[in-house]
Amino acid sequence: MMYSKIPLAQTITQLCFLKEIRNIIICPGSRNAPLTIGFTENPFFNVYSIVDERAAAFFAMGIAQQTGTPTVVVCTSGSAVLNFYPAVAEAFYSDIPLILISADRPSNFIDIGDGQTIRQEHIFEKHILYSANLTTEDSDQNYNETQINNAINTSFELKGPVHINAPFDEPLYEKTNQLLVAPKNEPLSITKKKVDEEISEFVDLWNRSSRKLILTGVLPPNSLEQHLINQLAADESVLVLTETTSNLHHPNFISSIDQLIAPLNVEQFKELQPDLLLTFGGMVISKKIKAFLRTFPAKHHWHIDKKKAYDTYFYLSKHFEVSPQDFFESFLQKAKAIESDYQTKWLSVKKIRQRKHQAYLEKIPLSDLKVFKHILEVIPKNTILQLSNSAIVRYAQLFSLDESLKVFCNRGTSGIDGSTSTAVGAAVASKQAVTFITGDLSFFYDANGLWNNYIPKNFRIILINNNGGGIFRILPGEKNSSNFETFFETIHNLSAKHLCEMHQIDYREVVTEDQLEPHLANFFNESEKPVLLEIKTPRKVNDVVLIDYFKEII
Ligand SMILES: Cc1ncc(C[n+]2csc(CCOP(=O)(O)OP(=O)(O)O)c2C)c(N)n1
Repeated sequence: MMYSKIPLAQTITQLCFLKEIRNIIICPGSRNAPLTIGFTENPFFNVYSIVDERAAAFFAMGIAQQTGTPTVVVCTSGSAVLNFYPAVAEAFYSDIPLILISADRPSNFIDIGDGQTIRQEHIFEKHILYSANLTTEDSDQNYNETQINNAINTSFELKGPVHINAPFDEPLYEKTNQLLVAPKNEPLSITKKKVDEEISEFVDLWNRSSRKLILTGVLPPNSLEQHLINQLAADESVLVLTETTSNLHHPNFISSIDQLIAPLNVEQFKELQPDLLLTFGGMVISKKIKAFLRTFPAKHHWHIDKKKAYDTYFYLSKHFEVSPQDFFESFLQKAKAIESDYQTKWLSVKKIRQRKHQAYLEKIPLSDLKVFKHILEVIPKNTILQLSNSAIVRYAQLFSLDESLKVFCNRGTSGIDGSTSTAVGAAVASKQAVTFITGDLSFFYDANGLWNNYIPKNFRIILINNNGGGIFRILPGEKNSSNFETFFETIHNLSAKHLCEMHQIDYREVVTEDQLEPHLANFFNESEKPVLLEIKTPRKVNDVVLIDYFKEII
């Protein structure tokens, strides 16, 4: 096998190999040639080539999101590195293990007028779990090894982005069949924390509270074993509110939070106000639930997460630093179910809402909301559903999704800049078929997500094209001005047709409601190419349909 002749490049690629990091995305460049040589020469690695660094980093994130293990993305020096930043921030806030490796010039070449050179050390300083700034000195071999070990191990242990900045002297392209280094693979220092000793104090409080609200944010599928889900659902004093992105299901849980609470008045909010709020999972999408829990605070807020606890509601009182599975496994052994009408009351409201939801959907015209109804009726079981921001993921929240669907959305920073690339990465990494539902601004923004040679044939894109940012019509603010259309909604007349032609994607289009069902009926059938269905919806009807929805489900 051949290696780069540069010991530092060998050290990096060998440590990735020893730590069994399989998926490597390489963006083209010359300064990173030593790494490209090392990764592509070793058949252990699955190596992908992607030109656009922003798309490449989100693609890597989609792979890491599905595999749960670190994925490497490599780029050259200069502004290339900065294009990783949107994905770095997303991975930072959504706890996705990503290893960003940038090639650099040696430090004495920075800021002296050399080409394609910027200040790369600590470049992601505010949104990174570890920055390894390596050196070109052979005498620093031990230092470099430690830094690389620390960075990679941090990504494994803390599930997030880490950066390795690797300066290389020329010549860059020389190869050897000799391993010049034997880097030590430092083991992970995973210490499994035990659920608190002082847990009994909390169990007492739990057992005395007749209104316990559990709210879950973004969670990977299968975060809690079924027997724990069942035990929570069986306690009448526990109300569980989940989001589409929580991937947690039980008939006694309420998954459409806005549908439940949007129509409530002050008196009803007081009835919903919990004694105890218990949260786990990442970001919560529903703005309404956040506003409710800030205005009608619980007496206590506990959060369960191995790594971090955000004080989202401004009264966080306890952080259990364990996984939700470990927490409930021991906590529920001591907890008692107590009599209460808390859960039954809200489940009866849920039932009414669902009935009215159904009736309303039958009578509305073609609109974003109606499109979701049709898609969710036919989407095959076990699909991985990738959603873009912002109205798209919010529409999905209004429906009860089949439990076999696994749902993902870039909610770490809620960006519209990498949803397509992430979905493509997920499709490449997963054995299950991926369907990506996207808004038009998100789709055209990340058009380079399709500049990718690895998109599987069963990848499906549903582009809901309402000619602009539909979310802005739903939000408050003046709508009847050209300023609104130009600077908020940003209307356009783009279509995905030519992009699909360019990227060899089968393009289909729906412009009227009667075309929708027939198109969806065969949309998921086997095909020779990935398929994109563009559904045109009327931008000036969508917002009215949604606003009326919340009036009609009371
Ligand atoms: C990188 C980035 N820039 C700007 C925004 C602000 N933003 C949030 S939603 C949105 C419009 C999204 O429109 P579209 O993708 O068409 O989806 P829709 O809201 O119509 O469902 C914008 C610009 C953002 N979230 N991320």
